[in-house]
Amino acid sequence: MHKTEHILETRDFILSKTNYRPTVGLILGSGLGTLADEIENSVVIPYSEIPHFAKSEAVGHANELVIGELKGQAVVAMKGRFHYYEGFTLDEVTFPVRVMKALGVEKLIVTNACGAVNTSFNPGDLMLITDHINLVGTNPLIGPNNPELGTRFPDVSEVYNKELRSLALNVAAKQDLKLQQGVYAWWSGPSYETPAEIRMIRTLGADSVGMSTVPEAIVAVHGSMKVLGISCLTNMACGILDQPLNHEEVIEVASMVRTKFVNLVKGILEEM
Ligand code: 6GU
Repeated sequence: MHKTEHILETRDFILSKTNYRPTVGLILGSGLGTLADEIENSVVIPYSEIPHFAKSEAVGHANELVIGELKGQAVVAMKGRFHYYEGFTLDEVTFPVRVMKALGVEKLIVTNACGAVNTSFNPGDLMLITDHINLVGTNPLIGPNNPELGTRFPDVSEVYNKELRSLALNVAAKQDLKLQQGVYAWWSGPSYETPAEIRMIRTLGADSVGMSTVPEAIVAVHGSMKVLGISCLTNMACGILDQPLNHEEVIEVASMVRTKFVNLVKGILEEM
């Protein structure tokens, strides 16, 4: 359970570093962090300096909070996130979402790099998350509920806000961008799925699979935030093509679709 006192301490620390009062939050997935470099008048705070943030030694992620202005919006962006597979508790994974809410963030854009389960998708496609399936067998809200943060049994019939989705689709259409839509399944990792597991996941109704996003989205909804989820499909999931998966390919494709992704999110911010 997140303690109100910790959240407020962290909020006050961040507020002491900037005059911006962000209303939009961004969680930037693997290979997608460059969007944070476009934030103007930015203050950059390494996670290691932020009170109550988890201590991370992971390489390959920037691990910093960036606050400033992007397309007319005051934003707070996580460049790099905490993953469950790294050994963080779900409290640690989702604490930054509580802090964003306390900062005044009402709309959260969560992004990730993930695998395509729907065989009609292609590597390099972007996918609007319409819903999710939690396959991990745990939930970030397990434990005593802090009623100051949200209700015990939150409704999750619309985790990914309909109006924000419709706005994203309109922006994509204007940009002549093919934006896929589908269900994201959360897999703990760090091993990818087997071909049999991918067949199972497809049968269950998912279009993509990845190792993040769902815990943050659940906590955001618990805190009555509006969530928009965008996935970058970096590769076909296991067993679809006759080739093994590797993390380098995931990072490489994510960086190839970077421009598309950055333009889409900037367009969305402009219209918000
Ligand atoms: Cl195929 N699976 C998972 N769980 N995460 C991924 C992925 C696949 N591709 C990129 N990230």
